[in-house]
Amino acid sequence: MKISKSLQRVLIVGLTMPVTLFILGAYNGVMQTLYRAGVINDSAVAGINYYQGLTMHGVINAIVLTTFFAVVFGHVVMVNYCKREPNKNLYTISMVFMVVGTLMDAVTMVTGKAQALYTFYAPLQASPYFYIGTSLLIVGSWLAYFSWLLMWKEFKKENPNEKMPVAVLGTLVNFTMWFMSSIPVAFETLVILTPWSFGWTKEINVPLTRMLFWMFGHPLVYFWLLPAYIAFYTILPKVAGGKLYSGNAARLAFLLFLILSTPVGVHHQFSEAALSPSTKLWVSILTYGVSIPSFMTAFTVGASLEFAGRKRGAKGYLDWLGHLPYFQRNNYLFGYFICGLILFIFGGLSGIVNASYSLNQMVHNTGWVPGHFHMTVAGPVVLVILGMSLYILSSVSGKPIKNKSLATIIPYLWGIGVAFLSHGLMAGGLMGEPRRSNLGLSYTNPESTLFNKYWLTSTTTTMFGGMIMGSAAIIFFYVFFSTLFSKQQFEPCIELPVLEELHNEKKVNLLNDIRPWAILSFVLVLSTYIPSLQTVLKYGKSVPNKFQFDNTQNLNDSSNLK
Ligand code: HAS
Repeated sequence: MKISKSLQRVLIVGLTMPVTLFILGAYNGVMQTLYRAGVINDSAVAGINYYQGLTMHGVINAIVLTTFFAVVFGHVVMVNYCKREPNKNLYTISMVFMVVGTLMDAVTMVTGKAQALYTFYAPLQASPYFYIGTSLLIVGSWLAYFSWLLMWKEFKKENPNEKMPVAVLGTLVNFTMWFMSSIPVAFETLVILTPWSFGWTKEINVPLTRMLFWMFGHPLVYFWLLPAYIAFYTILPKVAGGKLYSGNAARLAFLLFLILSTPVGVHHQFSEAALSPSTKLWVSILTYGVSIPSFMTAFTVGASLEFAGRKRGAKGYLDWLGHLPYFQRNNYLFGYFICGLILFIFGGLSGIVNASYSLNQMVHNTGWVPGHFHMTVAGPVVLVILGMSLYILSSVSGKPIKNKSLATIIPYLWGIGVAFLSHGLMAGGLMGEPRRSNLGLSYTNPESTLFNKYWLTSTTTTMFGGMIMGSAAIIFFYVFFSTLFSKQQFEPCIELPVLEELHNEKKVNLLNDIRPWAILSFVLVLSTYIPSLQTVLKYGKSVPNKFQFDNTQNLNDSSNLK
């Protein structure tokens, strides 16, 4: 479908701004691996200190890049399937909010005024403009969601009997989940952290800010994942040369994410003594529950790939794996999707280890956790973002992709890098290597009394992986920007590959209506968070000012636990 100039502008800004910042995000990722491997034995390089770099790495890659992409991809999906454009005022104001918010975040991080990491809860304190910027970014993304609700309402009125297209359902589920879960973090940043950072309030309840963050922080990871799932269900089957095995199974998987991803944030807080064992058991069960839609996805997407392989001539049980279109420059998207899926097998399984309360005690706060999340975030999430960003940039700007052969090898190179990086982090984590620590100042520095030779192999493996990922990122920037700055050659448009379903399934009303699932999700959120918030409000107390190591009010006060 042809698109207006203003929507085209918004989409190109929405792709270019985060990719430009991603240069800084990726650079700081590689630097992390150099610090950890002991190649750098200093607290700062080129004026950027370790925690400043880690904050930029996390905020840019995990919050800015992912949110911009979810909005841009959401616009593309909604326009493609509803055959109309969103409300111009809403999509323009949405992008203005997101750009201004991101600039505020970028300036505070680059000038060293925000070193609170991507999880940004107290006691770490950032500039108030960082919190306001982050809130603007989030609220901007809500406006895009509101514009899609209007589009869908109009489309449904005109086509009352049509099933909700899988990609539209996935997009609306994702943003309904995002909207529900970002209310606690908007409250945390605007009502608690910003006044505290301006100095208007003197005290802060640290455990409360942590809980409000994780109420958002876990749905956040599925907010990153679902655009990738939309691509796996609705674009990959066509790209592989087949059909989607079951549209209804895909719909059910998205709806299960809505109910199960919102109540499980407490699994990031298993090591907090105050939370009751029954709450932890309940959250552990729900966390296993949220793996079910991913197991379903492995089956449905796997079956779709098998069908594609057989259509391409495969015969035996596993022969189809060898008949898929790897390394084809005119089908470059396939590489991004398949590498993401392969990494996600291991990323998902390591998440199931984390979900076990007892195993979590062994891996929490070690390198294992970033090992897990690089195979999920840097796996399917970032690979789909990179591949689809090239695809969308080309179609909405009317410019063919430059250097398609290079674009084809990026995902394989990146995937090999992630495998080394995550293996190093996880192996080190199992030996007790801490996360978020500048090991080059201590454990991997032979000059230090804390030097630990057993962590050298794992940290060096991580660094090797980081350098391969860094090389893949450089090639990606080259392909992206050479396409962006090339000459327009065709009429800009939005056109996603047409999804075909293998079976002609009947319409199930419950799978085409998000509302009952949203209500159930809210009930499950209450079941976890009423007891958890009661505990935090009972045992957590406000302490003056920001974190000070020698402040006795930050130490355990046993009289408080009576
Ligand atoms: Fe997680 C911590 C549990 C999924 C991201 N997770 C994190 C953090 C991040 C993160 C960023 O229970 C750290 C936060 C921080 O900074 O502290 N996670 C899980 C579980 C899942 C899970 C049970 N996580 C994700 C996803 C993420 C993500 C997805 C980002 C996108 N995670 C945890 C827990 C913690 C945690 C605890 C806290 C740890 C701690 O103590 O701090 C599940 O959803 C995973 C289910 C996935 C599967 C895999 C299915 C496989 C598929 C691929 C099929 C392949 C095919 C290809 C078809 C069961 C779909 C075949 C073709 C061939 C050629 C072979």
